[in-house]
Amino acid sequence: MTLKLVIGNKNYSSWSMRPWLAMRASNIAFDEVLIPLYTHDKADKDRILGFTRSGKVPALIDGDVTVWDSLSIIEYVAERFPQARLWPEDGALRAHARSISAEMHSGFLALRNECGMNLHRPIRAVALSADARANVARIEQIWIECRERHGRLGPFLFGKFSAADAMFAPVVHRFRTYAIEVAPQAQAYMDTMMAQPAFAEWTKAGLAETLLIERFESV
Ligand SMILES: N[C@@H](CCC(=O)N[C@@H](CS)C(=O)NCC(=O)O)C(=O)O
Repeated sequence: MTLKLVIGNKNYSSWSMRPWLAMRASNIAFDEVLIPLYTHDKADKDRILGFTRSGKVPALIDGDVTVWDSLSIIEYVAERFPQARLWPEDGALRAHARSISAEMHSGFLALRNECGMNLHRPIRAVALSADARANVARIEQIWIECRERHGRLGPFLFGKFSAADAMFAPVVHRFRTYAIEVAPQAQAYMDTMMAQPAFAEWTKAGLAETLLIERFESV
């Protein structure tokens, strides 16, 4: 039975983007169920609740198994499809990749709150709080350290595309649309990500969406 990934609007749903990208970039087949978010239509929320009682996307349905929350979905597919090598093979690199992925998943709240993902947002800088600026600096540090340590293995954080890249993908869009300037090494990594075919596919589909969520449009 084909896996089913339940996601929100591609333009806005950064948590949906992460497992979608991890799976698509690894050629793991899945059907996509897109449920518009924050429509104030109870039917949409009920549809999400019909898949996962968390009431949030993303969720993955694999037969009788339901997995919710972006990072656990990625862990599930990494176990289910070991040949996809979603995490680096080397144990030390894998530990590093998991650490920065968990740091992304549980942190950077100021940046996430102040710079929501909105792919079609005209590129424009906003005044960031000190906390958000500290988040930006820490993300740059993470990327640059990865590139310095593993750059000889390829252009992504751990050489070849991995789950860690999927976890940071929405940040690439945030830095782009909020005109956040980064060091050349971090910019080179962002360029690599934007040229990645699955990343580009998600972006194209998100940009083609017409549904607007007002509160995300005013930032
Ligand atoms: N920690 C969760 C966050 C999931 C989440 O907040 N999803 C948002 C969309 S990006 C959502 O479903 N919001 C709908 C709602 O809260 O009604 C994850 O990593 O998947």
